[in-house]
Amino acid sequence: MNAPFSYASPTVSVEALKNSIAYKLMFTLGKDPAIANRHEWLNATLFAVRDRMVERWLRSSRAQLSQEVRQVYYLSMEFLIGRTLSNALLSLGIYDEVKSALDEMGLDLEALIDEENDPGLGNGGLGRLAACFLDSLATLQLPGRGYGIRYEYGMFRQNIIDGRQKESPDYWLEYGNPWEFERYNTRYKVRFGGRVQLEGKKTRWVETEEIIAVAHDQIIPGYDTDAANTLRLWRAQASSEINLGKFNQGDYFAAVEDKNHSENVSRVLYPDDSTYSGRELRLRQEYFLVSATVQDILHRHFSLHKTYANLADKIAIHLNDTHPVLSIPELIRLLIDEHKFNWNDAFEVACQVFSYTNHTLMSEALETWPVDMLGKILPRHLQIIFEINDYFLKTLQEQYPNDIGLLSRASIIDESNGRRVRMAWLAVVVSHKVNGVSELHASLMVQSLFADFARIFPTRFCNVTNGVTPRRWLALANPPLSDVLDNNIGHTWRTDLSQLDELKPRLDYPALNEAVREAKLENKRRLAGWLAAHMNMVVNPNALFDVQIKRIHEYKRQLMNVLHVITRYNRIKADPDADWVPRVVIFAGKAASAYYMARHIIHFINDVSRVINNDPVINDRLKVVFIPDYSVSLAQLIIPAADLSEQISLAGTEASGTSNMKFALNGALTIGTLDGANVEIREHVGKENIFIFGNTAKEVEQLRARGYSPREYYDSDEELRQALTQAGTGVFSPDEPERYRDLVDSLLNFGDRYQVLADYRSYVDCQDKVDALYRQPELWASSAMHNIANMGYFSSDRTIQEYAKQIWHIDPVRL
Ligand code: 26W
Repeated sequence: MNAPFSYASPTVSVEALKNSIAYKLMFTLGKDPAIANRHEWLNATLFAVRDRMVERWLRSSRAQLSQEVRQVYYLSMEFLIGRTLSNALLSLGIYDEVKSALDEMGLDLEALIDEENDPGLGNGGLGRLAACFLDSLATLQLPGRGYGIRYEYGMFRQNIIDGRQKESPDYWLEYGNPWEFERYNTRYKVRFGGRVQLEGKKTRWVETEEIIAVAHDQIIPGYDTDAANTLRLWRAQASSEINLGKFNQGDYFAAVEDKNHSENVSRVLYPDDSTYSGRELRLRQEYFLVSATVQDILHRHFSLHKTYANLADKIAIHLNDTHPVLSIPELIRLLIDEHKFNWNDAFEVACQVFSYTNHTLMSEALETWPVDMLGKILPRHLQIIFEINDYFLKTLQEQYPNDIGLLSRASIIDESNGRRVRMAWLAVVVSHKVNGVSELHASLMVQSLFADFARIFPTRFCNVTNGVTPRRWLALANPPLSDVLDNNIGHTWRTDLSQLDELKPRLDYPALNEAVREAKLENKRRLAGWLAAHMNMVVNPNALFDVQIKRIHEYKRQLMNVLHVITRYNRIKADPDADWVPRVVIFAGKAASAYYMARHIIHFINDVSRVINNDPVINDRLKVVFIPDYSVSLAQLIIPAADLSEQISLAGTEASGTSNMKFALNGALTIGTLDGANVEIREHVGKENIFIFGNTAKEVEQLRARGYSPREYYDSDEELRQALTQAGTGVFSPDEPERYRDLVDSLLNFGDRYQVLADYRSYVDCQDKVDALYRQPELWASSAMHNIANMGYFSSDRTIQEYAKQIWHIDPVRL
């Protein structure tokens, strides 16, 4: 593979690198080079590379502090940062040098890069977005920090056994984590439980249980700049006092159990996205993150400014969805109970400091905590939430005296539902800005979920369309295409993706067309090689690679994709000798462990795949692959090899999507609904360069209002009927013919909540258009090039600049 382009003339020699890698191996890892294994060499290399970033990191921090600039703190329960080594080499511009150094020591850089663990500290889109944002903040020299939890176990590993998903724990720290700096001195007490006691005018929270949060810092290097930021992750440690009593009584086991109980708080990531579970441990995790973080922010602020009076001028705190919303009552609590603020001032500061991004409109994903549970674990915070609510409802009543119903709809406490705290409501009431993540999502947000609030706070709501970092998702993931771009428009697109525009005058150059096709083929060969080596699966690199990789969820409609696959299978069986466009249909994604339907869909995909791949009539014309254990690093391998990007969620359900952007940027054509950011992708690439099908969000609503009846589609569409009948009668599960009866039932007899049957026909017809274009490779490539050339807008650099200007009001640091 080609090395990613280096922007800087390297300041390090190969000789010096060899020395420091060998030095790290011996003196940091204590290992003899003669017997070191690959992991140890990897870690030695990571340490040597990290050393070269530390200096700029410290200089950057010093500049931020000395310029007393306003800072943004990005709070997120998830960061999916991906592997670090290759990204660090790219941002330092020393890829080739490290490669040669390792070469001369008899080691292969690519192999070491592949050896690195991919930390899965996130579920999906929301966590990966946070990581792209950190990359852009650093690259744009913006003063910002990420705060999260250092889970000991990340997202579970997915194995496919007999077609079914099996989970196993992901102990990502198995070989240590050379990237982190543990800050033994940066530790805060985080308290739970107890009760609230009034002492005169002062409120005290007493008799609490205590855990220590210990900071672990990672360098986030900017690209082509000396700027570097910090991602600070908290680990829970039992406080030493906690166990003493039991220990003295001789109950050694109980003492250790307590310790485990405390440290469980940072043990494991909740592997659930899009459904809210309401478990107590999750609440404790959320509070653990925000309490340590807000204390740290205040501590940092005070040591710099020696006052809290200018807090609202100097800090912005951003809430990545509602998961860190408890930082609102936490900040108010600390200002009032510890720093002598009165209620109004504390509330006012909070209103100026916080902003919140909503990432989903789906009701089952909205966090609400039972008042009882919150009161038990965080009694003082519950009190503050009630005070916020009282104050808010009072002003509301004055403003809208005649609107009955408004008060109970807008109340932060949902009284209708066993008394629960609506975390999104709390976020909206206190934040000065609330944004959606695509135009469509932001407009649906103010029409549906937050309709009342949009009337109450008309200037509060806005949109900031998501983006992705071109460093990881083009420069690192796709060296062949990066080369083509470098040869045509120079190499500065890495920090200014709008320069892809400059491809436009060249879109009909046959040589460029050919080069883009070559690059795609090279990526497809690489993936085919991987599939052969890791899954014993042989695929033809000239086939159309049709890819849907994302969390498995009914709303994302992997099932509709499979129904198309079955239909295609039936057509080929009926006429094997026709001129078929060969296809490889690729799936990957994890199902939340408690989500029965999602797991069942994985099983179904694998069953369908087994039947089709083993049918001698089919051969190369159709292959179905489910790649297990989807991750950021697999995405970097798969996306550049895709011809067709499946973005087929029911319109109105996917807030934005971000892989849709990565695929288009890497020259795949999209087949998709008018959902999330697909709408804006269509506007940018032009409607002749994207395959749009299915009902619009409006039509979906109308159909629902009219009374959607999936049966009608079943009755009137023979191919659909055939596919569903096959699924329901065991054609793909001969060992258990009834296996998918319930799946079919969910569509036919239980309402088909995501209107799969309503969009099936236009989807299948649209797939025929895909085939037709693929038969004309030059035209296909030309369309792919129109996609690439128009993707500049979807850089997370643009996204972050919008946040910086409109929401956070921060400026770049001078270095
Ligand atoms: C409380 C459980 C839970 C956990 C995570 C509920 C909801 C979530 C997230 C909101 C799920 C998520 O990742 N949302 C995705 O965010 C991306 C970044 O904005 C969007 O591109 C995706 O469309 C959206 O599904």
